[in-house]
Amino acid sequence: MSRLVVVSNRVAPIRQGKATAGGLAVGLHDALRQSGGIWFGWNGEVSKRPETACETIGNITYVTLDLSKPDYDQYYRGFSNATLWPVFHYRIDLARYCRKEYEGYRRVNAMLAEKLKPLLRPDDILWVHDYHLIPFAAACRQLGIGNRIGFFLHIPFPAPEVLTAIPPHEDLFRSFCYYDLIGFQTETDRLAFQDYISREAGGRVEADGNLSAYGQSFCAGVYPIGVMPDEIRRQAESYRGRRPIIGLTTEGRRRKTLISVDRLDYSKGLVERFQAYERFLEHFPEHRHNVEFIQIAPTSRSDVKTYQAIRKQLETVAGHVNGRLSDLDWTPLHYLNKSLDRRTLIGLFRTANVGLVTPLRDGMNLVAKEYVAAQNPADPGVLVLSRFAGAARELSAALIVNPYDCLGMAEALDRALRMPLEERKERYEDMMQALRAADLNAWRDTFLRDLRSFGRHRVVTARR
Ligand code: ADQ
Repeated sequence: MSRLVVVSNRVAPIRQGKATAGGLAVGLHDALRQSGGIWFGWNGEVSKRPETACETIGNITYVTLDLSKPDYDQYYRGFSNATLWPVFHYRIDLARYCRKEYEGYRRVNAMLAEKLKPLLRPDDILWVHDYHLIPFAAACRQLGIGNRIGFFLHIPFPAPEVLTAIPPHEDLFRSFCYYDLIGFQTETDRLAFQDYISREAGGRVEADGNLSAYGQSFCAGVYPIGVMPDEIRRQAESYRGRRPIIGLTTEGRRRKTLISVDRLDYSKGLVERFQAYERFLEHFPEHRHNVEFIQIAPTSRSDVKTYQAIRKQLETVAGHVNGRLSDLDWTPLHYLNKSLDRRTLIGLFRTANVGLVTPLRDGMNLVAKEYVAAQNPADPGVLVLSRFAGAARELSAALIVNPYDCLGMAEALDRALRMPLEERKERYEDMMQALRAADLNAWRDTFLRDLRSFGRHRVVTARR
């Protein structure tokens, strides 16, 4: 079997016995272990004199490099996270465009391709991950690298009307076409991509799914990312760590708990969620004192302005809800601006009566899947899920909500907390079936199978 080379913005080596890594990292490691290979990307460090480091563990070689300050500012903080991320999440209002940053984005992609080139064997296959690296294949082709290259987009692909808000959208899109296979989380994303091909790029979408544009032919497919549901269930069953005292009355009676776990990001709909929770307590006062909401949201991308703003806004809303509604023996909202390890999260999911996952837009959202998998089959909790999370396609047995509908979300919370056991079990079984049918291994294996079976290697020269 040909070697696999994974390229991602961040690289996280996993050492023996380290069980704290997220599912995705473990899934990619398993693929690398099966065929041997390289994991290549940024190590998360910024330095004056960027260096490349190499570490081999078993049959996997981790090749990581640090970035210079201008590269970090333009490629990562700038074009990736201040332009692409908001636009791909339909937040043109929060996006900023700077030509210099786009040039930096292209430059770093070209630099990464150059660093990788000498490490490649002719039959290696490359799997590139996410929006930071859209021009990576084009940069490889320019260097004469003809290996098969696949790309998976973890975030949504926006409708052409939205994508075209990015001034160099055509140049950006052209660079997609040098991949052999492009994977999306949902059919909606794939259709939006095809829409751009036919309406903006003057390309062709064949009946068999083959695509062509800008003189290149390639394929696109839907590969919804999953979790390992039975593994999570076992972890949840065997969790013996810290138990939250949140949800307990002073006499030790258990209150019902709602849980949300996100990175602190404006796409996750945290402010709207807090407001809906406040509305819920106003509209259904019988739940007051009987329910507590735990929101875990560690800061992310804190040097991007829009992230500083959302953090402030969230603190204000959380303070407002608690200031208005708390009592001497009851705090309705627990907002933890910190991260918890994976095991503790899974343990928390198990004990929470409701999982509240209400992003305004999300590629998939693995928290929704992890919450369901961690439930006790004999007494499962209820998932309240935004229609704008990719996960809503598969988890249609959740209570599906529109996060812009404050009262609708409040009503869904009331319904979730009152839901009879039989209905909860039915919905849970339905969702577990969906999780097992499309787990993490299936995601990885079908993508790699399709990439391996894709046509021939090619040597082309990418135009800028
Ligand atoms: P993220 O936006 O980071 O990922 P998500 O899928 O919700 O979002 O989480 C990925 C992983 O991080 C999960 O395993 C989750 O448990 C963990 N995680 C999230 N918040 C955490 C917290 N507060 N503390 C500790 N762990 C936390 C992007 C896309 C998603 C897509 C994933 C995978 O934005 O839509 O589902 O990639 O493709």
